[in-house]
Amino acid sequence: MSIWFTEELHPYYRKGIRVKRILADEQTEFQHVQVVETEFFGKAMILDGIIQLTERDNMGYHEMIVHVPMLAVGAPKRALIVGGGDGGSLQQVLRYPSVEEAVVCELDQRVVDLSREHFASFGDPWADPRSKLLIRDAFGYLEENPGQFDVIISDTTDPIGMAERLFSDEFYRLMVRALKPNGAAATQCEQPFFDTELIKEIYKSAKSLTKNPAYYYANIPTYPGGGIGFMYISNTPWENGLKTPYPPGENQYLNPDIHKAAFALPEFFRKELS
Ligand code: SPD
Repeated sequence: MSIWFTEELHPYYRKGIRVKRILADEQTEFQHVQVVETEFFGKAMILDGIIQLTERDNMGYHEMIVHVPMLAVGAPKRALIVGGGDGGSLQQVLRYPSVEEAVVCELDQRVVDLSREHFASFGDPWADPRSKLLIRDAFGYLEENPGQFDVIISDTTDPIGMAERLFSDEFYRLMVRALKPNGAAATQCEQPFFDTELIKEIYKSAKSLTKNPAYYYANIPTYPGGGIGFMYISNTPWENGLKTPYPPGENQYLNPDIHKAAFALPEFFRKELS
């Protein structure tokens, strides 16, 4: 017997995936965390009723949110991941031999524990001595660490409830302040069709803080609209990354053509941002 898990984004849009069984289902101090085994996408992690990742299609999200800023910087030494308790972004960051320290600032220890238990494909990046897990709110940490990071990745849930602040002007200001002058950040930045106004606001904020922000996109079938965008925020142009060799290990999503194409925007949305 299997069941349909449906995610309702708006009163006018919902999507579903077929679930074989529920592997974990708990209310933590912060959110409702579920891990399920699906019919097609492997295991999936769901937070407060919203799919965060599946084994089959998370690579597009994690490779794109991590490698675009990492490659642009060149040989990043210190990276910060805001959120990212599942370890998928951390796994990608640690592929760079230049990385000396990768800090993950995650609020919910249970997300880390359940991911370690159920998502072996992330290869337990927490065991790498360069990883440093901080269970705390990112705002305070960013405030305490100006000019410290080559790369910051904001690998968050959607801007609902406690995560709403991670999509605010104040957050982007603190994030850019925590970067080294030529450092680069990438943030989870939602869906051009459904979140146009929010993305416009974020782009405006990124433009007021850095010289070369840009929006890019990846196809992730289990996210609403079949994909998600990212805001690249930096004084360093993202195109620098096209000249940098990939780190050791295999990509499953990113290649040089995808890297360039990801920044091409549909006309309606390009107009909105210009
Ligand atoms: N609409 C779902 C967006 C989920 C973004 N967070 C993904 C976390 C994966 N590390």
